[in-house]
Amino acid sequence: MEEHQFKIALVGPENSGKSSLVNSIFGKNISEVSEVGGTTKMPVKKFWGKIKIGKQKINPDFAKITFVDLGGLYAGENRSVVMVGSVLEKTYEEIDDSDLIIHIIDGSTDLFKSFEKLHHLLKFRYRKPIIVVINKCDLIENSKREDLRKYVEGRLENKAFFTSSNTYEGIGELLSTIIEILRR
Ligand SMILES: Nc1nc2c(ncn2[C@@H]2O[C@H](COP(=O)(O)OP(=O)(O)OP(=O)(O)O)[C@@H](O)[C@H]2O)c(=O)[nH]1
Ligand SMILES: [Mg+2]
Repeated sequence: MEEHQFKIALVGPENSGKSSLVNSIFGKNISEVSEVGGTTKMPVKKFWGKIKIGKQKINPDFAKITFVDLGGLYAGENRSVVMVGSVLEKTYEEIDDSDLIIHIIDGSTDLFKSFEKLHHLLKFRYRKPIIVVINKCDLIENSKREDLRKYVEGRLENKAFFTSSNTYEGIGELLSTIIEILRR
C-alpha cells in the first residue's frame, strides 16, 4: 500500500516571503523571489523525498512531505484582490488538498486586519491545522515582537512562529513543529 504523503500549503499576502521560506527550507532556489508583489502565480511544488548518503537511503519524516508555495492572496491593508481566474482556482484546490496550512505574514508591515480575516477564513473553511508564521523577523524590534506574539496568541488563538529567511532564525523550530503536527 502507498504510504500517506503530506502536503503543506504556504498561504499569505503578496510579498510576505512564502517563496523565500521554501527556498530556505530546501537550501536552494526552488521558487522565484523578488521584491515586487505577485511574483508567484501558479503553485510551485517541491517534494522532500528520501535523502541518500552514500548507498544508504535515509528516510526521515520529511521524506513524505511536499511543500506547495502559493501566490499571494491579497496585497495591502485594503485587501485588494490580486488573484483571479484559473490561478485562484488552482490555489484554492491546493489549499483544499493540503494537510497543513502555513499562514505567513510579513512581520515588518501592519497588515493586521487582513491577516485576521484570512486567518479566520482559512480556519473555518478548511478546518486543518494552521501554523502562523511571522516572517522577516530580522526586521522586527524585540518590543514589537512581543506585541505581535500577544496579538496572534490572543486574537487568533494560534502560537506565533517567528522566522527569517535572511538569518534562518526560527526555521529549525518551524520544521520540528511541522513534523510534530503531521505525526498526530
Ligand atoms: N528582511 C527580510 N526580507 C525577506 C525575508 N523573506 C523574504 N524577504 C524579501 O521579501 C521579498 C518578497 O519575498 P518572496 O519570497 O518573493 O515573497 P512571496 O510571499 O513569495 O511573494 P509573492 O510570490 O509575490 O506573493 C523579497 O525581496 C525577499 O528578499 C526575510 O525573512 N527577511
Ligand atoms: Mg512567491
